[in-house]
Amino acid sequence: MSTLVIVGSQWGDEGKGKVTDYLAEKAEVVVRYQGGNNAGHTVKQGGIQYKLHLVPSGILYPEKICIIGNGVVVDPASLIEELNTLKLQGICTDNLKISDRAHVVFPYHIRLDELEETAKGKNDIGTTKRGIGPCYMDKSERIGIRICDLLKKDVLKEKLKLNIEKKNKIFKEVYGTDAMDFNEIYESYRRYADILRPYVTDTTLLLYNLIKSGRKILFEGAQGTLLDIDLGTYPFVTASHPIAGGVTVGAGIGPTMINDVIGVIKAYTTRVGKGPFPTELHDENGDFLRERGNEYGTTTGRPRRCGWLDTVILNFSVRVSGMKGFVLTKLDTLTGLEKIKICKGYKYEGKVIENFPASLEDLALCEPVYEEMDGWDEEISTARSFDELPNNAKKYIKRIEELIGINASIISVGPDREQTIVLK
Ligand code: 2SA
Ligand code: GDP
Ligand code: MG
Repeated sequence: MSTLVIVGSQWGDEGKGKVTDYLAEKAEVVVRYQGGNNAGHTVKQGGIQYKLHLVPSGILYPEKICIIGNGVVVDPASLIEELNTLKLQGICTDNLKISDRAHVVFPYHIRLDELEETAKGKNDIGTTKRGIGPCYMDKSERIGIRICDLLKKDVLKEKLKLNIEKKNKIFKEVYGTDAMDFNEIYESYRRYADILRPYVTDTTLLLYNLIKSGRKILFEGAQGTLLDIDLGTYPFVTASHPIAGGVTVGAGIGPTMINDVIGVIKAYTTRVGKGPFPTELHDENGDFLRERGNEYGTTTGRPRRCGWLDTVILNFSVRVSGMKGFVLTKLDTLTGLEKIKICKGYKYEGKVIENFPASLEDLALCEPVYEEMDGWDEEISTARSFDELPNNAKKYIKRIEELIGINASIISVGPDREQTIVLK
């Protein structure tokens, strides 16, 4: 049995797509277990960039089985578009499997996401407006429509009717907007059902049998630990469980079937959307990281907020997902900085604390305590071994390992599959 969970250790966009694609070479199955097309996972191979939203980042290898698990929310129109784009890029998508238990995103979810964000005004979350939160709300309310329902035309008709009636009431009474048309949505979702039908299966059973037969499985987290609905910077979070624990419910396997968990850590911190960010930079260093790191949303194109590496956050992430090691990405982005800072605690009410607080009010009072290190000027994107890295880059990696108590197994020095240094 060999199963590995890949988790984002910060606020997402750590490079999980690149890392999953890299590790997928030696795996046989890649599974998404939460989130939806809010995710944007970029994979670059041979100079060609692929932006994945719902399809797992193992899809570039034709023989790998890629599973969209039951914990994912699926926007069929977006998925079909993504599959068509991949096919046009010459990628075989025949080995994709979609859980019959995954919930379906409808146009009313997207509209509600937009309306709720607008209504919140300056207190908005900064969602991707892909309908993710409203879809998970319907799931919790037990009125959601699943893929298995989508495939049965009478079940779809009945459930969709009830949902549209309910949502149209909200549109009219709460927001004063137009009603949505049942027939239009029903007809288009009937078409989507026919296109997606061949991919749908009981992925929990498939996965169980694959694990039992000794296949190597990767679980690809989307978003990041600090966006987890339970453990993130609530309410500025997504609606699902990116942490490793999300795998058990989101893929339908028991915790005893998880062998290993690694965190993906970006060499600095970014966040897209609103919410607290203690080490955020509003100066030329922040601009440097955004431009050199091309820190713009993969799904929405929004500029990402940038700041120094925060080991308070990292220690929290290591703990709540039980990470045993990490992959450090985008080290090359730091090239050219004279000094690099690492946050190793927060000053709170006169004392230094090392545990990430739950209360956003407490967090707002926290001031990062930094350690400063010397940077490097050498271009490192062509380095392929630890020895080829400049001394100060090596020191930076070692210091992170000391501060978070786990070791790096891979260092990424560029977006391409080849721009990777394996340490063990
Ligand atoms: P949502 O849409 O309900 O999940 O938004 C809630 C919060 O979760 C954040 N979120 C993300 N953060 C980083 N990356 C994400 N994916 C895209 C990317 C984002 C983009 O890869 O760049 O393109 O803007 C992602 N998805 C959700 C979101 O910003 C809210 O803070
Ligand atoms: P994900 O959501 O965690 O998969 O990350 P995204 O794909 O949203 O954002 C990461 C971005 O950084 C993408 O554009 C990647 O191609 C790119 N990337 C990944 N690893 C590296 C790296 O080591 N160096 C550089 N320069 N870019 C990287
Ligand atoms: Mg992303």
